[in-house]
Amino acid sequence: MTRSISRRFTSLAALLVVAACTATQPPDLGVNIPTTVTIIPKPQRIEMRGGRFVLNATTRIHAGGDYAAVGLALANYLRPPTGLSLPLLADEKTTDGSITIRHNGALAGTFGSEGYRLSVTPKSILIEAAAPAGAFYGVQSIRQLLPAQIYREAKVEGVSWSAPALVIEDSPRFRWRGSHLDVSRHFMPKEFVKKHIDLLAMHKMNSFHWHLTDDQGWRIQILKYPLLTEVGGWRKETLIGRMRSGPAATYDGKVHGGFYTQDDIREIVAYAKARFINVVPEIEMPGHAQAVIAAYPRLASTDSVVEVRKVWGVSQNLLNPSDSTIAFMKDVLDEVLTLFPGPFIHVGGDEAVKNEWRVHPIARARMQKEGLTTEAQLQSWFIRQFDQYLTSKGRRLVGWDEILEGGLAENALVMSWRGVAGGIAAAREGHDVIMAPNSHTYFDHLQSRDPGEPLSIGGFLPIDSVYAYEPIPAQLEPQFVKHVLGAQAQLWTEYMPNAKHVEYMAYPRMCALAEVVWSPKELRNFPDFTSRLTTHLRRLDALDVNYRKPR
Ligand code: TNX
Repeated sequence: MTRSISRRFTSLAALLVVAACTATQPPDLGVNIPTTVTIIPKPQRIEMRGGRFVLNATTRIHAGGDYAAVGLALANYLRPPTGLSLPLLADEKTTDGSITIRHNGALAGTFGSEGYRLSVTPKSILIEAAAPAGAFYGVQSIRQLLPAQIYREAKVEGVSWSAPALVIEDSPRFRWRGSHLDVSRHFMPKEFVKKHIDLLAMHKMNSFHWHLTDDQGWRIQILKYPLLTEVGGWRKETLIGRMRSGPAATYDGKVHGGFYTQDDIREIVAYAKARFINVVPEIEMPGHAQAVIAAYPRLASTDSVVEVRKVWGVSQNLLNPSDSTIAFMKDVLDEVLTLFPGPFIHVGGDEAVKNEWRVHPIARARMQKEGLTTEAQLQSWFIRQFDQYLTSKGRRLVGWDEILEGGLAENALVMSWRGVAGGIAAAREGHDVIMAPNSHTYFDHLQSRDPGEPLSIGGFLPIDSVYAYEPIPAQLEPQFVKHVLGAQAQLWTEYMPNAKHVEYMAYPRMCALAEVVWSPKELRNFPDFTSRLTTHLRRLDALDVNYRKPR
């Protein structure tokens, strides 16, 4: 569906967008007025018209029914910087000075539920969409048509709040447009998680993959098993500097940890929902589980004493595949399901080194009982228990591409991180996939070769490589392309000790990825993107985002 739209609009759009990006305004309109359309991600089609719509104290917002919340979001976005408390009327009227948000079911066929048509004239603004999500993205576009100070949180003096007259028709290329955030390696405060979500919404992204558990910390309160956070939520100290273990490692001597209470989680999930973002929780198993094992040693596949991990890298500790461990993790998932209403639950599955399973009696007994001959099959059996469980609850299991090894669970969705091979294999088996390759979407990798870059895990991923990323692998046969739901950024935080550091690694690369997953492939053009990015960075300045400055 999206493809046919892009075909239809391509030539016209190419023409109009070039026009849009070079259109200048008469010089007498003042210094604060943007002279070009600099929306990121780039809309599918922009048609410039003459004149500007000016926001002032007589402006009214009209939005009723299912769209009232989007109207309210717009009013709330505009109020602080403009100082205007625009009245919200629960109707669909278009009058002089109105901003109207209106349902238009006829757009569903062309634009889907996330597309919108935005018409700005000197007299009024109209957003039409087939569903509230689309209208919300229309609102995001309006914000980017206004001066960058519209992103400020208090009244900005001396700005004329106006937007150029135009028509935008827009809808996303992919339905999964996301970012992951690892809060295990370094705990991130709730307020930052909300800011991360706000920034995703601004970039028309709709999926937040919350990596809540790992070897270095368990971050989600589970009422039935309080030690998960009381013990598993805290590590004694953290490795200093580059990854080393053993006697060469030095530690900071500071306890690190934290967790989200169930109230915190509900708050964040609701916050995301109001911004049309689905939250995908990740509960890692059977590997990356050292924190769980530290809290509940009976879940281990070793008799050694295990503490919450203080170094990075891959832990040898695996959950054991006993009935009681599986029941324990199902109990955990039961609470997870009550907190996260979305369709997808991520159970990790990555980097489960099988050494312990090769020798541990519980693993050996399970293999014998189930007639399994390899540890990879045991991992597959383990994941299947949860695939069946989540399916029975009406949800879908997501796992990293290692879940392909030993046989893919029936309903699983695969996140392809070790390049794209896993994604291709899963799509060919008829499974939906999310592209998250470490070649193009790992924002923990270095952004430049500048020796002044902060310590990182390594790798090299400059913004132009992110921008050049194509989520549909060239070798994937056309009949399987529909299984590629989209792509997402990975923010692993081993070397990101705090929120400001996460922002530094995430932006502006996230802006590039947003365009990869939203905009028609044909419209992607890096020089054009970087010229829009110059204005976009003023927006991020207003939002106090610690992005990496181009240099
Ligand atoms: C691999 S990607 C991991 C993470 C690390 C990351 C660092 C994946 C599924 N596992 O545990 O944090 O590399 O880049």
